[in-house]
Amino acid sequence: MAVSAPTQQLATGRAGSPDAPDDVLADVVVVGAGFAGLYALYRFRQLGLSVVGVEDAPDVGGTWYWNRYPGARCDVPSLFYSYSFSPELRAEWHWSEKYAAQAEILDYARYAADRFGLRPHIRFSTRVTDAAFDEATDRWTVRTDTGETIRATYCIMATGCLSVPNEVALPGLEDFAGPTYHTARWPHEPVYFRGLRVGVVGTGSSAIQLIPVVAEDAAQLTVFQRTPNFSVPARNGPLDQADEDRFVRTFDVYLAGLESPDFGRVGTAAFDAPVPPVDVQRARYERLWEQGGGAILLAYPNLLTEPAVNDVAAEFVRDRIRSIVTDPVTAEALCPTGYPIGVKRICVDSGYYATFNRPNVALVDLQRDPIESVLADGVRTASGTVGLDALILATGFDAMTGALARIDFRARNGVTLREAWAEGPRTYLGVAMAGFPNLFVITGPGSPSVIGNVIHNGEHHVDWIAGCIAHGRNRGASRIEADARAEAAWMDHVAEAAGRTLFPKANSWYLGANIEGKPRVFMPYVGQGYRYQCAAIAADGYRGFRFD
Ligand code: NA7
Repeated sequence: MAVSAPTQQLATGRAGSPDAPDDVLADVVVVGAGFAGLYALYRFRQLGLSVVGVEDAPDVGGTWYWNRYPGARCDVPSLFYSYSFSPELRAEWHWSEKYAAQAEILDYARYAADRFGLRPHIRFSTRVTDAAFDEATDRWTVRTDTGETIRATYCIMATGCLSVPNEVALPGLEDFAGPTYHTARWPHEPVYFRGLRVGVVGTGSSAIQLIPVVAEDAAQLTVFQRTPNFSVPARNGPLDQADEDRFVRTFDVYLAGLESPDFGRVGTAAFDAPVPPVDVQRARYERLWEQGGGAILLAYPNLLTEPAVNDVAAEFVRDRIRSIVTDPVTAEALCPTGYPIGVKRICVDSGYYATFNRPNVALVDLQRDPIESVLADGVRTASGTVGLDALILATGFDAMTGALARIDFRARNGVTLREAWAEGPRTYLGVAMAGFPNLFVITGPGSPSVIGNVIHNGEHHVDWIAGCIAHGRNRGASRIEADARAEAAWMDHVAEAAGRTLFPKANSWYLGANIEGKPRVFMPYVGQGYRYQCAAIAADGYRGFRFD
């Protein structure tokens, strides 16, 4: 069995549960080999620490390994959805399209893993089942489903915000005779829909990308919609050298801007900004619609705080839907109402609304016509039966906390993470939890994470945690733990920041509202100056952490 080079401290061993000869020893265990986990492995090795990575999938890539449904692509421009830490990597890699498809993003993750020599440090097809902090040795004992025990001083959770599929319990689903697919666990073999009657449950980002592609092949496609989403055209297309050059010229300015005290999805400017006249707003939304992508949400600083601005943007998109979809009943059913635009993650599509003009595509509005039962050969709703040969569940994820809650984490005092988070996740800065020493989360709840660029947010967390660990080691501390009061104050601040915006006004996965029984807590941090605050806390000796 491969054993990572143990540090002197670990090699000498101390009191606590004794190491078995087969135990894997390391300074750092990194759980997850998506973009954040790969960078963590790279960064901690740079610090001179021994690392072990654990990854459930047989390959790197995280969510991009699993989400390979037809049409899967990123909804952030690829030049941005790339690592920032390595200028060499940036110069070597060339994206083919503005919004790269899943296969290309996965290739990029593979390329980065190979380029930085990370694969040998990762145990693939291995899932962490439980992890307990050993108070006597100040180490985590991490167990896996392959029967291994990993003992590491620091445990870094890079398990992703959108990694655990939301497996919905539709009544009668087990009776369906045809194949059932979940967008987040798509088969690796080709799936053919030609000539089939296909049903899609869900109209989130995954469904909105998949529906236009599957509609091309299926004999009949029926979309079962519970809540309509706002979607804007991607206007995807090939990238050329001129695009790259333009991007490179502004990238450093963008990176510097991330550190500013005003940077954030909702800055203080939002609360002082005027409400522009409706015709001025609409003219700007028109330009941004033609330009494509989610930038429409950046049109005004108060778009996510001021209903008078948000309402105009929402009505503008509804008008576009009405102008694209020819059947007025279908158009109206596709129009999102009752919640502001942008507070559920906006979708970015290629031909989604126009797909409903095809003769082989039908929409079932579940608010009027709910699913009663899945049958062997279709779905029965209140108004009748839809015959189906294949069923696609595009029902999303147990977001942000799902992967962490599935691991049996035991804190210093024996409390589990599930118990500690029974009322909703609690973290300090979205990276650490009181009671869970030496455990760090990348893009955890309570940090900007999925609001903004999740790759860059992950890099920032890894760098910050690396600094915190280095600080602890320099002081000879073997235990780093967030203080309960600092955690409580941070959670109050996260809630207060969200409460000043329109974000809590939709049943989104940001709030856990898509999962039955999940506490309704707004999880991402939407205040401003997050990095600035983190830097100030670091400069102040990592205020709010105890180093023992
Ligand atoms: P989403 O955005 O959570 O979408 C899931 C969709 O599935 C959404 O329309 C849900 O309706 C619907 N859903 C969930 N459960 C059910 C049941 N039981 N019955 C009917 N419909 C249901 O997940 P995606 O995978 O599309 O996208 C996730 C993120 O990935 C996205 O935001 C991007 O950041 C990339 P609901 O709205 O909950 O009523």
